[in-house]
Amino acid sequence: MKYFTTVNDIANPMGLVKEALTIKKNPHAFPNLGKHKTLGLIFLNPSLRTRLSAQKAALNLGMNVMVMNIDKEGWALELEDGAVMNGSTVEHVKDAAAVMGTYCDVIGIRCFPGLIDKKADYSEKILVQFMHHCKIPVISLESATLHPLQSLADLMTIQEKKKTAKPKVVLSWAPHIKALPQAVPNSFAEWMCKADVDFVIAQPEGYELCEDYTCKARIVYNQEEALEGADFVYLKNWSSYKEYGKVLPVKDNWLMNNEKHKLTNKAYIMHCLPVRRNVEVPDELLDGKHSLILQQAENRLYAAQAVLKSILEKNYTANKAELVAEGED
Ligand code: SN0
Repeated sequence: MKYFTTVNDIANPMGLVKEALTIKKNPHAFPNLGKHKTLGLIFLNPSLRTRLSAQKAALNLGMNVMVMNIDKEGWALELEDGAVMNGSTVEHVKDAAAVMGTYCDVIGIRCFPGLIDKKADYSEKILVQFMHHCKIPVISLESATLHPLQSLADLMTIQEKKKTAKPKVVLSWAPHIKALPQAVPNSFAEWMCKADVDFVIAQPEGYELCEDYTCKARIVYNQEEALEGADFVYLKNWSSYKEYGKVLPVKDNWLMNNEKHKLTNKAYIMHCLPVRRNVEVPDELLDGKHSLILQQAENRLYAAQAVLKSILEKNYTANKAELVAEGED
């Protein structure tokens, strides 16, 4: 694995889930695997869990870490090829990425969508340019369209908590005050398609996700119908894909609550965080006994560690003998 940007970069997604769960039992089993290797974390948008879990994961593997909030601390980046840079942009992404590629051994990058130009966002303009120009392995820390580290942690959490071989998992649209990316739901759908689950997406009309990701999902437009017998309910807002980036008017009340929870099979409640409490999900569910939000967040660490471990093993095997020997000291 050179890249971790979509579930399709992984030969065996359930194998990676298993590996992450094994790491969770003994996170310090490979303290030298990443010795003398540097992880560069580049943020064009805010982050709490991703930033800290990726740093901690790298440290657990003996890596060095550099973090750059490039949107605030770097030069204004130019993304257009052939641009005459006589305006506000100062440095071309091809130069910035190439330079960082010489300082780092693995790069992680967070780049949200603009939610204005669907084609630009869905072509992953920034991520793809970084991958092309930095020449080293790249991990998505949430791109314009996907958030694979989150989905890996979510699948780990479902794996840990499920009580039946094939649980019913409902991804339900939730209200919000602003337009949010489709990355988390796209990604969750993509990973659910690789898992042995009965997967349902509940959403208001107009909120259909890009079909590239929702292949195996049953789409339901009535939230209460979808909740019937659910084992896991993943609540998340996203903006419209069809009417790109818009917040469309919704007539029914899509805010989940304890009353609606009674329709489920004592479902666990999931959310990737950050959550707008009592707008997207009420306190009674987030703080209730079925909430998995902290477990999901904790699993982000082991998800990141499994991905980094796999990238180090696959791409830096020349040093492997030396690293293993040092680990045995
Ligand atoms: C991001 C999203 O993709 O929905 C990150 C989730 C991991 N969330 C937000 O941007 C929330 C912003 C807000 O104002 O609530």
